[in-house]
Amino acid sequence: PQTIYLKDYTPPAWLVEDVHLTFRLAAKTTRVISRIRFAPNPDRVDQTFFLHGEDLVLISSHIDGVAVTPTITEEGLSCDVPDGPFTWEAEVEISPATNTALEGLYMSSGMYCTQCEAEGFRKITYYPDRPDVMAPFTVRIESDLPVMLSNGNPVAEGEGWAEWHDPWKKPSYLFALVAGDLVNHPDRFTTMSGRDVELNIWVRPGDLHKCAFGMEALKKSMKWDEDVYGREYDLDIFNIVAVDDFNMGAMENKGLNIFNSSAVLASPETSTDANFERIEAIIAHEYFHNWTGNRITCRDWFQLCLKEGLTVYRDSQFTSDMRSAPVKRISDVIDLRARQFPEDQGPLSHPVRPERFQEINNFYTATVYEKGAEVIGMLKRLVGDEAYAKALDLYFERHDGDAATIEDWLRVFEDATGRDLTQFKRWYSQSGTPRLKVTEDWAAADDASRPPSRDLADNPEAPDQVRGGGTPSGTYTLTFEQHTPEGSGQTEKEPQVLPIAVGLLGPNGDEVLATTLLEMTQAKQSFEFTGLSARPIPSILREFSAPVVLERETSADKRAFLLAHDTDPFNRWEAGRQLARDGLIAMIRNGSPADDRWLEGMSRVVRDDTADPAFRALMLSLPAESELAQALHEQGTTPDPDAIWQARETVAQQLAETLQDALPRLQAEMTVEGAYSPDAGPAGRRALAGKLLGLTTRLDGGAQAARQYTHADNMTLQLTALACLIRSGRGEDALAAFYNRWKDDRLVIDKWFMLQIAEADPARAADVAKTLTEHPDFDLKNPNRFRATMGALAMNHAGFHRADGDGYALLADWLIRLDALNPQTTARMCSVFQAWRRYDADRQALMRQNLERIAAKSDLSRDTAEMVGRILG
Ligand code: HT7
Ligand code: ZN
Repeated sequence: PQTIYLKDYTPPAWLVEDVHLTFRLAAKTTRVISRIRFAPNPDRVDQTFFLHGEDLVLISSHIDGVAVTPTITEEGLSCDVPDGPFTWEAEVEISPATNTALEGLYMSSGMYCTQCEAEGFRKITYYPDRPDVMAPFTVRIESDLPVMLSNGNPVAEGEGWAEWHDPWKKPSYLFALVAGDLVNHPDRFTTMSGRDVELNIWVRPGDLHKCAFGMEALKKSMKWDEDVYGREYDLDIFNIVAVDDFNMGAMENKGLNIFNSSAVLASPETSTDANFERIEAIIAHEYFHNWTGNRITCRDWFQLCLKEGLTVYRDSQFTSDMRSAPVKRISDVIDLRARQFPEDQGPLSHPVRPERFQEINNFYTATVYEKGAEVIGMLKRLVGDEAYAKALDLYFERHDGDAATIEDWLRVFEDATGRDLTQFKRWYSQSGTPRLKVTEDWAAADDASRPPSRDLADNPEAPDQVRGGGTPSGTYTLTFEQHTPEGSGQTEKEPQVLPIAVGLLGPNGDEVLATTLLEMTQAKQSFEFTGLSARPIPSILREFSAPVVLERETSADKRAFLLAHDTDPFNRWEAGRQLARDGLIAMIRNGSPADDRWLEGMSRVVRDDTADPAFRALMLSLPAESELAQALHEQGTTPDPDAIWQARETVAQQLAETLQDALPRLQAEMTVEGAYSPDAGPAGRRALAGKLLGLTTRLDGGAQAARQYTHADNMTLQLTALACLIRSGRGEDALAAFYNRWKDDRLVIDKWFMLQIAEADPARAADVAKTLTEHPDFDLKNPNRFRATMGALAMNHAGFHRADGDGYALLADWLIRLDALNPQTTARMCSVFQAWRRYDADRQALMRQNLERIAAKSDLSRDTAEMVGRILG
């Protein structure tokens, strides 16, 4: 397969003035008639006329009304064309009903729908399918279906047809069409300039009762983008459609967002608090793309982080504003460490702006999205809130209607702030997670051993002074060293700009220095804090101000101190997390007992009724098994999945016993009375109650969980109870009852598949998964069901890594089958093997064998071939 390089970018030879498409829909024989006006690009470097096209049957083609016979390959067509502007017309035939890849035009539950990002439009018709070719589209749909939608505004309709016009020029990846027997949940929104916008969520008839929450989330997002970024919606109508078969969460097509039904449909009876929060965030994300992605798009796919990093950053700001900012930050960091760090530290590592790819679908990664958002968070921290707002205004003003680059983005910040961002740009070009080592030094006022004060002006090695103080005073110095391990073909990594937020606490727990931003630019750099009367305890990397691994030799006592006193909620949580992690690692390595300081700390935190219950719930969560495996590997110990599982079980049991007396009272306090609300307050109480129920189940064998399961009147309570019952070995009856109750609801049955595998005893997880693949409701063609089954197996760390290799083999068998149908989902799922080199020789050999088995499959897709190739290295 061909590798495409960022350095080879050339502008398109031909630009599109406008596009007219007619769709004559038929399941296996849809006709697409295109009329496209082309004009030469004044910036072109060659004159080649090439249109992408895949799996198309060309019926006819004309240039300026004269029939032509183009040269056709597997990738597209080329043709002799006039020197100046001309009109291209073509008719092609495609088969939506047999399109199981879910890219291009396909069918889902009897509905026609499209997915064009990144390169799906070329499966619909011949076109320059690249994001720097932007044009207004007019679309006519002909079918006997009652609802026919496309981008932009509706312009006309009649019996069996509808016409849409999108006045905003857009790249083909934002094209969308939907047709089906759908019903809508309607609403309206008045924009800040007083324009009236029609809003709709379109669903299958049985799902209408699940739309209200999504609609409220949409209106909140529209308002928030006006209030915070000054961005107004720009069409007369905004449509969202829920689709059952979808490769990802949702897609931001202009004026016609298409959603995986799991990312938009919600009701208290069928959705958990976590589902509601995710839906709110995804709706916001897709809506925010209207400006960051659609009005300003990417010049090429290497610039994907330009829209995705920024939009993730914006949606996390939105969630922080709607809910709890510290809880959101902690959850985001948990997610970053679980998904992005392993990617950046393994064979799939790549820069936030990759420099090469074979299949762009493989680069919709945690690095592009989540690390891309972290980079924007750092930029904002460095320039300050006001300058960030100024830079964003300039970005929208300067680049509206453009297909832009990371260079454009950074130039806007340079122009708005006068800062030189040359070094900062390394965050986009260097792969890998920087490791930040910190050491401390304390010199009391009368400390004669202290070297004489260094002259800051003359000595570049001299420490930066953070705070001058009165005399006599002690001086505290933090010395940081940064190093990014080699990876993804990059050997020499240069120092990056690191914003390090630091606070200092006095020995009595009072804060003696409020959060202060240190700006590290060198490989090694010291910062001096003066005017201190006693040696402080530092709180470093507050709010997780840079996506690095902080390496700090410190005592469990100091961690316990920060857990008790830190004023920064993130670092308070971090101190507890590190204590738990260190304790678990000591237990795994040398059988040490659980750390009393952690148990005491948890005892205090859980009873602290001044703290947000959602925060307390996060505090009580133990590090994931995969996080522990990674930590052990970093410390030179080969992780044993069974020992990790056992240690977590032991510690959780001890925590339950420690909190035993307090559990009933705390649980009673967390009970939420009255009608269900998915808001952060009640959801946080249920989250803490859920953790407490998990602990109680360890003591009562599931008696309370069984009662909760019977009386639950919402899915959060029901599912928490069911998980506890499965874990305690008493889940069988409840699982059967759950299936009978929910068998007609696909999204709930996904939970049923997922839970019994994810919560299974590791010795049985692969067998449970195998049995479920034989269940009549297992559907290989539905990505949600496939992920619920195989994704859950991978989530069950010790189960997936069972020593006999059955977990690996089962997953590989199904990936081989799925690849023929849906390469995109197959390739994404291959990443569960990415950390294979971490484990012992036997497990490594088994994983390698299975990866090689996938690689050897005949006609393996380009997507999967690239992923397996990169993982094997
Ligand atoms: N921009 C979208 C990314 C995407 C996608 C979505 C659904 C199916 C396939 C897809 N390929 C790429 C989603 C987003 O980031 O908002
Ligand atoms: Zn996005």
